[in-house]
Amino acid sequence: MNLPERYYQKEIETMPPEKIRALQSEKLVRQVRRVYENVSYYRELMNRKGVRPEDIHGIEDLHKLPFLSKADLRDQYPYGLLATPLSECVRIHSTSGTTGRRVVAFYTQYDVDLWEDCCARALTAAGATKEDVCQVAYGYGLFTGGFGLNGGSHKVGCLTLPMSSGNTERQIQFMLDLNSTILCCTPSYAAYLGEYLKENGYRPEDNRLKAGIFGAEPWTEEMRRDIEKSLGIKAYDIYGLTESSGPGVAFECREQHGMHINEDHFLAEIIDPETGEVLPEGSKGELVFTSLDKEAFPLLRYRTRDICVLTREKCSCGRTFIRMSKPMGRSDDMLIIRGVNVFPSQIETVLLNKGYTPNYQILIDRVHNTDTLDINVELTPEQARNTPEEVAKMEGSLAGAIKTMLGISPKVHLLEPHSITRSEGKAVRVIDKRKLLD
Ligand code: DLL
Repeated sequence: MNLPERYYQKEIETMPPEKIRALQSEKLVRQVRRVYENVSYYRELMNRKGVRPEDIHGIEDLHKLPFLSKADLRDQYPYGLLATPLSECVRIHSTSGTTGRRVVAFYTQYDVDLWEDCCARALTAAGATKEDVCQVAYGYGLFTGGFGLNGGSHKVGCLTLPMSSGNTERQIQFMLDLNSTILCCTPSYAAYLGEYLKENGYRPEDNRLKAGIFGAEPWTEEMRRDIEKSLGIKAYDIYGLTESSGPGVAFECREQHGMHINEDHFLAEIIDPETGEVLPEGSKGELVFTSLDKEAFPLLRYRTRDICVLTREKCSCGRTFIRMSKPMGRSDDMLIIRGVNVFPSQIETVLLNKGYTPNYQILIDRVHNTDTLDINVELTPEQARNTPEEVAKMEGSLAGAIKTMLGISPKVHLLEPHSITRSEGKAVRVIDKRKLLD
């Protein structure tokens, strides 16, 4: 039997859609005016497009505003997009940025407060209450995961365990000794914790966890089932990005069919990534966000590069916020191998469906002007007991299944358990040596 749904801010989370749209319109008009007045870079962008704050009367005028991209953010590093005096800011976070300049985001106390509310909504949707012990195993520091969920957990009133990521042995000891009931970390780290428990002789029922809040990287439905089984929990997705505060832009409810976007704070659009044209609801395209309330680092029409679908279909949890699908990879993450578009999630789906571990690595190279695709996959300890001949057969059969999914043939290498380094934060699954050569 389903218990009655709990909300963190019921009135807002279940607001009729027309009321949400009216609220968004009111906030958008105010935000555009503020940004135009306070940020010279935005003023120039808008002037160049021939749009002035007076032209924005509500969300129906959103399309008139210019887009903002990561390149703009990098360009304006560090203070160029600040919309409040620095003395009003109380926090900085930053992207992990492996290439180019990092993006630095600023927060006023009001911004931190709203961000933590968003995370508290996500935790509550996953069943968290003040009776829970919430183990936050996202990294604390410039990365937003740790501090974001920590703040949300406080707001809900959970007993918060600020573990940060890594130190797996201590992580497990605290989880078991202090009876953690909610786990927050990346899905790849959750999978590792499940594997670690199993290998150390624990059964899923030996821990008290009931739910996990996992995000910050793409993960498939197959990976969700794997984690749910190994930890004995219900696994909820959470989405966000540093530029928009951090985790909590969108979160899953018990229905687990899309993440509700916190629409009172974030206005979402889907566009064609090639042309920039706004697409109708239900179309697959690039997610674009406008932050309606943020003071220090507001973003108007920010192109996330994440590809997904939005739906307003009614959700039985009672929340009226629009839902986004799991991001189907980023437009800049899509691999083009021998001319074929490949998303790493397609490979993950085949692996997990065929009973392999989520421990894999995709290696792409170019030899004699032809792309090569090698996939390293770890065997489970049981699979590793097979003879070398049997393993060779398994490699052939897995390569065949991946070829059916992608249309191109990979070379599959099945490896001994524990040959691939485990991730404690975001997993690095793709090594594209072609890029390193460019
Ligand atoms: O990853 C914020 C976050 C922390 C989200 C903890 C959820 C939990 P960034 O490091 O700036 O911020 O990375 C943002 O990560 O544009 C997506 O491509 C990806 N991403 C985030 N959440 C998800 C998710 C944090 N649930 C980038 N599914 C985003 C798939 C995700 N991809």
